Amino acid sequence: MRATVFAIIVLAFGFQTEANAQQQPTLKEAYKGCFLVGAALNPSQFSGRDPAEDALIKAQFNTISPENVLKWEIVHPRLDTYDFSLADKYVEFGQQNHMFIIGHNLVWHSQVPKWVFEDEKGAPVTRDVLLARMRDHISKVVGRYKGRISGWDVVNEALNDDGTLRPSAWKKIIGDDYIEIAFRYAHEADPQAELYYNDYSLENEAKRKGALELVKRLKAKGIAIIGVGTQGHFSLDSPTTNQVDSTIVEFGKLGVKVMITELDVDVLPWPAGGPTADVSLNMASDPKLNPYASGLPDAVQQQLSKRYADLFVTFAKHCGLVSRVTFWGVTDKESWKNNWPVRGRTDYPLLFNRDAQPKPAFGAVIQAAPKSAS
Ligand code: 9MR
Repeated sequence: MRATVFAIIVLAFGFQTEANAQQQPTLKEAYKGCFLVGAALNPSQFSGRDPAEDALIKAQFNTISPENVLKWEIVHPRLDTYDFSLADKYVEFGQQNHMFIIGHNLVWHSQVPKWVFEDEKGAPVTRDVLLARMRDHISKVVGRYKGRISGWDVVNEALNDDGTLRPSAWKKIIGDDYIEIAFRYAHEADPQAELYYNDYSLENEAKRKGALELVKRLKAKGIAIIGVGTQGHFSLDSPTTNQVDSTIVEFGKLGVKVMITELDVDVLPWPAGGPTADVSLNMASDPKLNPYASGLPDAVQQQLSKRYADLFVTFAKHCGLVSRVTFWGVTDKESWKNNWPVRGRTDYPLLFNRDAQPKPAFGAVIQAAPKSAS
């Protein structure tokens, strides 16, 4: 008898929760009129292999980014070989679902094969050779998706933490003007596409100053940069929402759109230093650094919800100036954060859990939407 009553209560609450979930607006509905809401996708997601995730992506998001399939090493693995098989599927998925499709990325120091910078003897190529390779890559990749990919991260992560230019092979071989040249090539390949500069840690003063100066320089030269992507690889307490807010305001003053392009909130302890997204980091594993392997305690779940609510209130203060908020992944299961900066951890950085179900943070983000937005 007791068991039956318990089962009835569970069922009733179960239905209740499901009914509430169904009544709740989706992310894209909640922020309609304010900014687009998106996610970075992997091949399993845009191939529809997982029906639950497929339905979730189509329901929640109106813009998508490719987590890896448009990176140089994937689309252009060898000098004379382009492979668009995965990228084509990504773009088709976005078109079929009427989504704003992002291209990520054209010029970066990471995930670029070595051959790009070397001649057949392994010596560095000249500026002219590298410029020709860059132009060929950009015109083939951007040209292929002309009119279908609406916005491109043209240059990714060109700055050091102190705001100076990162000494990448691009800078060393071509010179500081490689950034403006990349934008010119992208504009030439698709004059209608929105072109962005994308980087992490722009909330930190020194790096932000460097990025603001870079954008000013590009605009002064008439370069068609229309937006800045602040990646948004955050932790529970860093950066502060004041820093996030002033970053949006400062870029807004330069007349560029601001996008949060790779949002996630790391709940795990940082081995050293504050949150960053420097892909070269790789730290030793240690059980102390993986405290929630068997589940996230309620208190941290609540902290995560509050953090997400505060962030979305901050983004929504700048509706329109912030034109897009994209999560770096869909569910906690496949987030890159499970393997970086320490391999094999269990992190909870996104709004959907490992079963593709909304977490409390999802409800908090919906609640944070301005009432006039939907
Ligand atoms: O999420 C991406 C991960 O799957 C790749 O292994 C990694 C390789 O460099 O790149 C990750 O995405 C990065 C993005 O392209 C640029 N900003 C930082 C992201 C996280 O490293």
